[in-house]
Amino acid sequence: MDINILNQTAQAMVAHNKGLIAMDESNPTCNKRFADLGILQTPEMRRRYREMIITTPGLNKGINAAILYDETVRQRLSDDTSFVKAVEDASIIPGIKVDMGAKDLAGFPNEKITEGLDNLRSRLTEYSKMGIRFAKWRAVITIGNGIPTPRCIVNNAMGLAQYAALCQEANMVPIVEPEVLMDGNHDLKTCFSVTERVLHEVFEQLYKQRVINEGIILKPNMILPGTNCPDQSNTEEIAEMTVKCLLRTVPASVPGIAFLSGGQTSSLATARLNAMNAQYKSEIPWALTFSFSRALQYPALEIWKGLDENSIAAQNALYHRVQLNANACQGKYLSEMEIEGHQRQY
Ligand code: 5MM
Repeated sequence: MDINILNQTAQAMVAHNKGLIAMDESNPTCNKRFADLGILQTPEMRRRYREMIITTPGLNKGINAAILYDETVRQRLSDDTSFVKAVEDASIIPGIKVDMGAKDLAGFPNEKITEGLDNLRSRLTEYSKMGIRFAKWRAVITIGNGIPTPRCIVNNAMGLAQYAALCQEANMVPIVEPEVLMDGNHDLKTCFSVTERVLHEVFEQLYKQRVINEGIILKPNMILPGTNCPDQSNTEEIAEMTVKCLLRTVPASVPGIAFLSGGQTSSLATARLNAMNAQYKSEIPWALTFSFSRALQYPALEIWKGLDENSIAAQNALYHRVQLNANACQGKYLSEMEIEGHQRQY
């Protein structure tokens, strides 16, 4: 393990008020998103979609790093360039999702445990040889009647810590992603208290597993009311509670926090990130940025619809979304910019 390499990579992933694009949907998730839009669900369509994303002109103006999926890193662009090289050629750092998904936690109904530690060391070695410089592992915590249980939180935190230690051994930065889901009717305070417990446990387990904070990126949920909560809270409340929770739980030695979007609309995810940076930038020790999948990709996917003739319009929409979020990293996003983007061609 070389802490300088890890720290340099982590810093570069969140530098210059830019963020990450998560394009690491597993085949079932990607297929579900394609099916919703009537797009054929084949390896070739997934390849063409990811090619459209990564060849977006100027993507690196707002994106430092891209999280890829195992199928993608074994595919090639139409001109035969490998995806990893295409990402590097775009001046973007390539990374990969290495978890094998959230599965039922035996003995704990409605709770999940993320799998993927078996053979992880050898998989990381292979990915590292491909030029991949960071990895991602997502743990899923559900809020409901009597859940999350302490055992679910501890088991998932231990999994994240063991994964992170293996990544650092291979000089790959681990993105540590404990996601408290938005699903449910819980209120903002409940999301706050559950996320606080989860993040405390995650950093406790990272410490016990001898993971170096300077060489990780945290990818958390924002503090949000459940989707079915009658009080949906305003942007300022969400920003305040999210920053408060992170200040309580995340060590200052962590270089960056890159949020997941978790099912928020694109514009809400951007507005909330913006509010945090506009209000609290001088109080926070880490870069606060984005690692969105749906909130970056959806507008482009809806335009693309699986048709090559829509690729340029889809790339314009993606580029615009990226620029809005880069503005949000500086607290300079304005809702009027959403409209301007529909009229502007890049
Ligand atoms: C929470 O999902 C991550 C962030 O995406 P959103 O911004 O849409 O919430 C994302 O990286 C996620 O891990 C993948 O998109 C989906 O992975 P799976 O393994 O569920 O297909």
